[in-house]
Amino acid sequence: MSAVQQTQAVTPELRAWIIEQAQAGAQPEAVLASMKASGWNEDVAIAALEETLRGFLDERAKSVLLPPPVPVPDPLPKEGGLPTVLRLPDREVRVVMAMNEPRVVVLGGLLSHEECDELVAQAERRLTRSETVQTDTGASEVNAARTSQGMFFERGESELCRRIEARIAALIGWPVDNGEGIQVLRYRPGAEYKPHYDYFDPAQPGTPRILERGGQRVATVVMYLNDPEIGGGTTFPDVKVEVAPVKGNAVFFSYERAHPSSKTLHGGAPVVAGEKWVATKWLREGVFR
Ligand code: PD2
Ligand code: ZN
Repeated sequence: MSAVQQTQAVTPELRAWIIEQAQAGAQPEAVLASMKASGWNEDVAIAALEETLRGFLDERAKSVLLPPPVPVPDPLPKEGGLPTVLRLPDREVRVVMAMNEPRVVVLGGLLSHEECDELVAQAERRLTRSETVQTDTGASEVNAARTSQGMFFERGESELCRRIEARIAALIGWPVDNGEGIQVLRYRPGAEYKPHYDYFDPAQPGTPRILERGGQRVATVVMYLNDPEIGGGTTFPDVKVEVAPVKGNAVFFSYERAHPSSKTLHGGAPVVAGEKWVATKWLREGVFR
């Protein structure tokens, strides 16, 4: 630094110099002393140090604390503009909306109305009060945040399940074997699914056990099986987006980190009138057994 500073403004050069000193291992007190020796007012120097090092530490903390990103599936081509239609081997699916942070793609007509009705009919007799996976123990339990009823199909359990699973695999370019069995949920008026993440919280003690079956979840497809009269949208509170539950449509979202920075906090808004039926497909990093 020059001998006596004429100005007390915190310039980009000063920030760079402070970071350089910190990276070289200088203690903040020593950096402050040399700033004062160069003519900086002590209060201004402390403020500059705090501001600069806070940003610097945040960046460093971010790279240390965030889990590394993993590959995730996606329904859309990486380049060449947004297509309006995706031509799958057995069906044409419409692209309704796409966003990047979080990665959310709304799809039109992923299922036919007949497929929706058939899935509801197959699931209906097997519904029980919904359980969520308890990450502290790895067990399932009834959860007050989820006031729906639900059931799981085994993967490949019926011709209809196999058809939907193959279609989703073709849609997102992810192996059928990496998918969990389809889950069906029924929400009656007043029922909701409070905002949550679909990935398993790495900090919870039960998570390693859950991850033995195919690793983390990396993406979700929620398929709407009927049209609720009012309410029941799928909400993404971090980005203030709500997807309307339209029969046959689906919302896809992915999370390359099992971390809130994925912005994939999402919930099922309370159903106000009518019922809501959805089928959820979760995709794992690896083969789910
Ligand atoms: O039913 C929904 O909209 C919904 C919302 C949030 C479903 C799920 N999560 C889920 O099945 O994980
Ligand atoms: Zn969810």
